[in-house]
Amino acid sequence: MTAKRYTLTAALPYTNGPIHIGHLAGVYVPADIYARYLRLKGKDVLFVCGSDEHGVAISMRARKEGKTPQQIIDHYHGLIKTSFEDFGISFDYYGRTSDHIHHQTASDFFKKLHQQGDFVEQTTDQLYDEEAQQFLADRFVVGTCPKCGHTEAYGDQCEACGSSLNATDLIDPKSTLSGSTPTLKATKHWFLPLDRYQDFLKEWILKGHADDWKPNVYGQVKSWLDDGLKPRAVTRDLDWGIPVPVPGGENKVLYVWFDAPIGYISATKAWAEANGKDWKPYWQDSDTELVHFIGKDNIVFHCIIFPAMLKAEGSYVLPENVPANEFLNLEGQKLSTSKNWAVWLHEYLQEFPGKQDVLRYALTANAPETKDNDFTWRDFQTRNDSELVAIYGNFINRILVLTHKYYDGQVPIPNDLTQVDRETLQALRDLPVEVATSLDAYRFREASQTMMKIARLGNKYLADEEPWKKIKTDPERVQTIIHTALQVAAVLSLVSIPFLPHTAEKLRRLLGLPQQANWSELSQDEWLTPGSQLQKPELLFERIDDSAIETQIEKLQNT
Ligand code: B3M
Ligand code: ZN
Repeated sequence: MTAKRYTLTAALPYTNGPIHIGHLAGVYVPADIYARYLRLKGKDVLFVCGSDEHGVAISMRARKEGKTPQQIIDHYHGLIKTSFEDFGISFDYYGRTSDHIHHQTASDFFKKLHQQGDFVEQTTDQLYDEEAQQFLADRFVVGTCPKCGHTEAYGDQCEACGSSLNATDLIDPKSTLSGSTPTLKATKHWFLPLDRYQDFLKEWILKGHADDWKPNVYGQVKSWLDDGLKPRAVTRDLDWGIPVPVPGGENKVLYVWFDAPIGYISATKAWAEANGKDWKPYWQDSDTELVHFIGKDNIVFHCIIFPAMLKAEGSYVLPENVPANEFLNLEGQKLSTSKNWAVWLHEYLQEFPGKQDVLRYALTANAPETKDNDFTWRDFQTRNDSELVAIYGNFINRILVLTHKYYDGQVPIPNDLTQVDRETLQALRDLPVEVATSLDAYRFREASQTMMKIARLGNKYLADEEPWKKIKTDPERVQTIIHTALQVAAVLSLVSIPFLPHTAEKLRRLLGLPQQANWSELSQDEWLTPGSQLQKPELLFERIDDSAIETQIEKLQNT
């Protein structure tokens, strides 16, 4: 927490389909929690993302739908950008890799490495589909993974074990275009000799980040380095992508995983241009902490390939951390875009209007941070009804109603504190420190449960102190109880900002607190001073009917 500025990146979603809850749980909710938390601490934060618009997946979607790749990316870029905005993912800039600024940035990056001699140019035999008259790379070919035996591995990656592959590594490859068995055909490509970076990566990661990178990330990187890194082709024989900007690159494009991570840099440049800022400090200053938020299938690209590219280019910082999450399953099955086995964000926003924070909370409380985890609609309903409504919402509603009932909505003056009051106020000091410790270590699930402990603290305090039974016999005591409970509500409203931004905004308005807040305020002695006026009570959460949940489960069963 000592850096001068933070550059936070979230994996660029492919514009070949909408965002689903797996993306949110794996990448975007944790990234947004972290960005909002750092901003609350007054840090200089740049949080960037954008659409990943090249790659075979988009060409395949276009073929499938009888559209052009441009039509596909325009449709999904718009849908994704809008749904992130409506959900409250607070990017400072959301770009797209089809933008000119990205083509320019990625081309210049490639040309610099080419001029420096960082590539190995090689003519090798690559898989070729005689029927489709098309070289087969990436998702144009599937086969058995040579490392783990997964039978649906792609030409560049096995999603089962995360391995980064060359298509010719696949066992029993099949073209996804024609189903035929590919032949081999000579073609020239530019290779990034990852083997040259083996020692640097071992030193930087295995020694330098043994203690602060998550075990699931560190373990994957270690297994690749132990296996020994091989050169990776960073160009492709495709017609959709960024043209290879050097002689001999005709009809070839940059490999999507070469260009996409550079999308973080081009999004930063676009943000800087739009805001009259200098982009360089966010990528080229050692006082900057770079953190990549990704899913586990992107670890090799963000911990091995992109850092090797940045190291070769020479003027960039390297990621301080890459807190990748594991996968989220849905009702016990793997999320699948092709099988439509997913909860799509844009549909959730339509079917559960105003409940963005409920999904944020359910996905954070159950996040696949260290192992794959399962989302069920029943758990979603329980998180909402038993925690957000019954504890968080109930506490806030009670304290607002009581303050209006006894004091016309004005914060009362407290009298002498009892032992219970002092313990409650001490907990109010300790719990936010625990939240910060968890967030600093990217343990968002744990942090969200400690935030909920603050709501439980307030709820229990009111239930135990029962001011409604004392108002006639001991009004001085009730003043203290209400004042103390309101301090809990005030702290909860600040600590909730990263996790439940929409709820925090409403709660702070109801408490008459400013929307602009700073984490350092948590060390104050008092947050709601006597005499300050509260707004009329409004419900923060409402129960979700069984019928709404059954509708969702039926919808899935009918896919
Ligand atoms: N487009 C997401 C994926 O692998 C990929 C991330 C790029 S981050 C530079 O699903
Ligand atoms: Zn595998």
